[in-house]
Formats: sequence, structure tokens, C-alpha cells
Amino acid sequence: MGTVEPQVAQSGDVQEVTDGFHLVIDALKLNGIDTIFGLPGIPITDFTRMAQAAGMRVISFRHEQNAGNAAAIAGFMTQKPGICLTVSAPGFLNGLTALANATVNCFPMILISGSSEREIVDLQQGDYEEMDQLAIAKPLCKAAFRVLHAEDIGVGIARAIRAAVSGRPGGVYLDLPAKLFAQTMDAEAGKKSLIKVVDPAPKQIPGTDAVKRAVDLLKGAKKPLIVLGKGAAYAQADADIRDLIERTGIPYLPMSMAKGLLPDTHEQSAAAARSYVLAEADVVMLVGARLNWLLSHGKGKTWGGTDHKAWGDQKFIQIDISPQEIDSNVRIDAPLVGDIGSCVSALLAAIDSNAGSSWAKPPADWLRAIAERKDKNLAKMAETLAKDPTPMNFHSALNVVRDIIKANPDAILVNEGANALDFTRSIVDMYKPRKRLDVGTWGVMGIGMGFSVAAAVVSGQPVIAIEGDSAFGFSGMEVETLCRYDLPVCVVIFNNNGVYRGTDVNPTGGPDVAPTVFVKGARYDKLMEAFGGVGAHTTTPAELRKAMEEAIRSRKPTLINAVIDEAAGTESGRITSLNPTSGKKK
Ligand SMILES: Cc1ncc(C[n+]2csc(CCOP(=O)(O)OP(=O)(O)O)c2C)c(N)n1
Ligand SMILES: [Mg+2]
Repeated sequence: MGTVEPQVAQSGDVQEVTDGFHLVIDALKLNGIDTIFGLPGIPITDFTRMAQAAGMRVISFRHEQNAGNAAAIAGFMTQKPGICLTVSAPGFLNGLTALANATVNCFPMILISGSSEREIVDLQQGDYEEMDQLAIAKPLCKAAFRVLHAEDIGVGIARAIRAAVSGRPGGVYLDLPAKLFAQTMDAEAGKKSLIKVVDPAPKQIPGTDAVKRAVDLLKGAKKPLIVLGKGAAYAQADADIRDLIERTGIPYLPMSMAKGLLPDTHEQSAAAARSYVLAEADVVMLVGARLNWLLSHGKGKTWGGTDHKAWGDQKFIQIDISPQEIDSNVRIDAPLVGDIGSCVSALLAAIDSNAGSSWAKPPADWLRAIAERKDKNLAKMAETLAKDPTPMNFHSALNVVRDIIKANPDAILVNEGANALDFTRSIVDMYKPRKRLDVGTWGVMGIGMGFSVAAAVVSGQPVIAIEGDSAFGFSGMEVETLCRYDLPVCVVIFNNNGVYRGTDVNPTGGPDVAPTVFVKGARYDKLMEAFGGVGAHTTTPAELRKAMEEAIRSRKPTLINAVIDEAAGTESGRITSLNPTSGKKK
């Protein structure tokens, strides 16, 4: 229990007192939270010092958005809310994008912001960094709280933790006004006011009728398919999920951050036949995957519909912790609402009692049709990867990354960009759960260095960040953070001189370059060298391989500038079609 200097009470007795600073630290520690990602300043500078003095890991960033992204992904990796700590108004706003992104992605995090004096803020009298932060945060996160009195800190932290991790996880805002930190109270009473949260993310057991409905649908399927989302990865029910897939023999598709839940090389993976299985499957079981844009909203031609809005003929089973997710885009025939661990184990039990060891594998012609397409596509891919063009392109560079991850399956792969994202996702196999961290539901740029810092801090494993040159720019200054904490992060920048490609020209012929084009031939490796890390400039797969192997071996912060053919990418990578095109006749 942190206390401040003893004070002499009116009675003359020496009274141990504590204060807001220490109560917040004690409340976090009591709940097993040992790391804070943040950026100091008024009113939280002393707080960061005291937290460090109390044995917490305080990781300071160069911009709050990166601290927020770090907190969010730490939450995803650990199932404990990641903590981001910011100063008032501008610091808070800088952290807010990460909070909103965490909420959209169902990552548990708590954004703790210091705030200015309530009385002045509420009368809008112009305080230092005045802003009604609570009101602004509220619509962008799962829950938002403010604590005004030291004796309420325990409750405030407990509510924030529960809101972040229970049910569907998400972002929580906790507003701590400057005055709160300085408040004092009796140390013993303070200690008693803290709450160690019991069972912060209670199991949610699915109903037996819902389980039966799902099993019956699966049993009758001629062309079943399982889609694993990042909710399935978050659940840490890895063994049961694998068991379910292997015992039923049903082909599965991993969404991006579910890659590695089973090794991507697993024979039941249908990833290399994605468009075929989505259009053809007759029963699709979604496990922690939402039917959002990433799955074409469960309808249209992707799903065998006759036009872009038409529903296909398949039936859906959906495992999700949130009842409101069900029927959000198309009809869900068998909703299975509960936490993924409980749902999957209930399914396994039902399958056992239903069929014992005699659960029939899916019809052979379905498996054969998938295998044929897979083999064809994988052979085509192998051919492309074997090429060694000059200049290096996404494929020849990623052939190297693919080998490095295969040799280092515990390494964590962070990935952002457009082409740099899409090609990496499809080419680089993952072998273990929660090793691929990327732009998620929004396709947001800027997660790169925040995710990398957190991944290294939380896991101690080497991190490889595959970054588009544009994507990297959003958080690039954090290479100093990588060096400051000496983190085993190898940043590889796929440098194609711009957003999507480096070949656009200004149609006017004027001196400004096109909006998508950067300084050509930039040497990002020198940025890392500026802070004492290792920089490498590579133009061939052989050079890239050598530099990556050295980075993994040395565990030194490394930045590899990988020069990629500036004409190799496509507009927006795989999602070109989402760009609006004018209906105006030319
Ligand atoms: C916060 C944010 N701003 C802008 C975008 C739009 N955007 C999508 S991908 C991308 C960058 C693509 O370029 P790069 O990272 O160099 O990848 P490349 O395709 O060139 O490999 C941008 C700016 C976004 N997704 N998120
Ligand atoms: Mg680029």
C-alpha cells in the first residue's frame, strides 16, 4: 500500500495518509496491472514517476496515439485491460483514436486521462487545456467514468476494468481530474476502499437448445465451413478450437488476426481457396468473426448471391459473446451466444454425446474440390515467390519474411500498409495463435510502432514489423522508443516511394509531386541509426534475409529499408473496389 508522509491529526495521533496518486497505483496493482503506456505532462507527470517507483513498468511514448495502440494490443494479447495514460485535452484527443479503434476491434483497454479543473471547465472559463473530455469520449468507447473523490478511486478502477474485459471487450475512458491526484485520505480507509475485481470477465454459457440447433445444422451440412475471427484468437481457447476443427474435419478460414490459431499450413485450412469456399459452403459457422465489410456483410457475389446485395443460400451458425451481433447483416439460423471458450467446449461435448467418435467428416467431394483449388493456387503462388526480379517486389521480399517467420514461429508479426499488408497476410504463414497483429477492423494506419513496442514488452519475444512506407510514417518517431527500451523489434519498411505505389504524376506538370508520392529513394534506415539502433539498406532478397537474420539473432532494435519496385503495388491493395468512382459521364 503506497502511503505519503505521516501527518499529525488534530487529536495529536500520527495518522498514515495516502493520496489520489497512490490510490490509483494501488488499485491498478491490486488488479494485476503492472504496465502503463503513456506520455507525461500536467497533471500526470508525478503519477508516472510514482508508478515507476512503485514497481510498475511505465513505457513512455513520443505521441499518445502510439501509447494508446500499445495499450490496446497489450489488452488483446493478455485479456487484461491495457492502460494508456495521457495529459488533458490535446493528449487525451491524441489517445482517443486508439481508444475508438480498440472499441471497434474489441480490444480491452482503459484510457486514463488527467483533466483540468471541473468548475472552470464546466463554466467554460478557459482553463489550461480545458475540455469536457468525458462527454467527448463517451460515444467513442464502451464506457466512460470520472472519479472526483479519492475514496471512489477503487470503485472507479474496478468499474473500468469490468467494462473493458467483460462481455464483448472494448475501450473504456477514465477521467481523473488534476485535483483528485492531490487529495489525501486516511491510508487504512483508502486501502479498504480498493476493490480486487473478482471474475472480471465471467463466463457466458450458451443455452443447450442453442448448442443443439448449431450441432444439428453442422451435422446436416454437405459443404460446411468454419470461419475463425480475431475474437476466437482473443478467447485463448486454442486447444478446444483446434479440437473442434480436427474432430469435425470441417475446412476453416482464418481471418487476418486469427491466422496461426491453427498453423496456416494445416491441411484443413481453406485460406488458399477462400473465394471458392465462401461462395459454395452450405453451412458456415462463424467463431468470433463478425459479418462486417471484411466478410462482405455475409451477402453478395462473395457468398454466392446473384448480385452485390443478394443473400446466398447458405445457413449461418454464429458464435459471439454479444447477442446484438446476431442478424446484424443477414439471417443467422443458429445463434450461439456466449463466450467463445464456453461455446466451443459445449459444442465439443454435444458432438461427443451425439456421435461419439463416429462424427461423420464432411463429404469427400467437398474436401476434394477445396484441395484441388488449394493445390492449384499454392502452386501458382510458389512459382511467383520463386522469381527474383530486379528491382525486388512484394513477393520476392515476402518470400524472405515467410522463411524467417517459419524459422521463428514465436516471433510476433506486426503488419500495416496497403499492398504491404495484403501481400504479407496472404504470403506469410503463421504457426501460433495471436502472433499476427495488424490494422484490424478499420484498416487503420498508425498501429505499427505502438503494437510493436507492446508486443515486445508484453511477450519478450522478437517482433517483426512489416510496414508500408506510408504506414510507418504514422508512428515512425517511436523508433526512438524502441531504442530507449532496447526492444527486440525488427522494422522492415517496404519502401515503394509512396502510398500504394510511387509512380503517380502531377497531371498539371507543376512542381508538386502527386498526392500519393513521397521523396524517392528515402533512407528510413538512417532514422534508426540516429537513436543508436541498427539500420540496414537492402535492395535484394539476399540482403534482406541477411539483415533480418541478424536482427533476430542480435535482438537489437533494427530498421531495414527494403527497396521495393515502385510500380509493383495496386491502388488500395486488395480493396481497390471500395474507392468511389464518379458516376459522371466523361
Ligand atoms: C489513419 C489512416 N489514414 C489513412 C488511411 C488510408 N490508407 C490506407 S493504406 C495507406 C497507406 C498505403 O501505403 P503504404 O503503407 O506505403 O503501403 P503500400 O501499399 O505502398 O505497400 C493509407 C494512407 C488509413 N487506412 N488510415
Ligand atoms: Mg508504400
